[in-house]
Amino acid sequence: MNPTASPVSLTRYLIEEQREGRIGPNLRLLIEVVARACKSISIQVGKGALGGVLGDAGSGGEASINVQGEAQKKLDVLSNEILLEANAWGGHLAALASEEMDHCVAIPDEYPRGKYLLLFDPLDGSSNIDVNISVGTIFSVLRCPEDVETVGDEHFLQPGTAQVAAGYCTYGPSTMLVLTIGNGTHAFTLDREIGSFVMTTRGMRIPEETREFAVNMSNQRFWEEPMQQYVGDLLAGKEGPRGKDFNMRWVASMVADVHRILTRGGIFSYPLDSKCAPKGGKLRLMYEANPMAFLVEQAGGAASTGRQRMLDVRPTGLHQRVPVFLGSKNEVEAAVRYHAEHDAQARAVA
Ligand code: P6P
Repeated sequence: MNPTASPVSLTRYLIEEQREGRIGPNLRLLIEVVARACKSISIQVGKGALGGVLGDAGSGGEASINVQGEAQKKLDVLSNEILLEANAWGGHLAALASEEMDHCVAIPDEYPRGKYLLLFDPLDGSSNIDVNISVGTIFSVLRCPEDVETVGDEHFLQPGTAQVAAGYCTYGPSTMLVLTIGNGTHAFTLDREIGSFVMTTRGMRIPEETREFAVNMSNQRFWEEPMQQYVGDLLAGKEGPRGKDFNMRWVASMVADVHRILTRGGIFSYPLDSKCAPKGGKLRLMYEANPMAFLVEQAGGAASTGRQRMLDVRPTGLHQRVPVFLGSKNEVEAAVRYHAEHDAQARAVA
């Protein structure tokens, strides 16, 4: 048998990384458990209207509202429960935190406690579910600080550089798991016939240049000046200062937009605007921006708040929001330059 010809499953990839000393058995188990939970979520998402799981959560006509102040979808709640149940008994985790829960949840006392912290957005982009557009699960793994008796939210507040693993599962035409443990970013496609994630791209690479940007243009009038200028120059095309025409895509499902960018390049941005600025931004640092930033940097891209490398942000809250620019390295650097030049001029006239 030719070992190089046989498909590399997620399990085989993780065992090979463990053999090379890049991960231990508990982190390998954690990732396999999350992947298995994502398979269950994929099945539920795939049922669509036939599964009785579309629409808003809540009862008696009252929508269920999460800590973000957003109406929960039934699949948000179901996906969250699937991830909680899957990770409870394995002995690999100390606690979990989710977009759908106000505070972190410790592993139940009846189970052994591990040394990792898992954060996730169980079903990002869930507002797209009812219109059958791709959604996804995003996850991030940190080490639990040593000698912690009772894990609290504060123990999760580590910069993105502290992540030991990150990934997402995108529930689209195919279900794909994209993962990094700090040794490149790799894509696995779910083979539904055998129920296994199979590596389909080893070492995703984001082109450094791009002609494609992703932003919700309806917020343009609310953006800060440097963002207005940056996007204005993109729209000016080859007659403008950028000297080339750009295309635009906006799925309004971060996992789908980021997957496209990891696959063919581009820049994704959800900048500050006057509506979300009081909250610090729209997207969440700990379980959206940081895991995506880790994946993107490991694929040769860049990720920034517009003024700081994303992975260097020192968190102040579990559900903290940040402005996000990520994707093709040279394009992210261009967007950051617009902010730096604007801020320098503002300081000069202050
Ligand atoms: P808007 C989905 O709700 C989400 O958190 C991200 O997945 C997505 O990129 C963004 O919000 C979409 O926001 O304002 O365009 O609906």
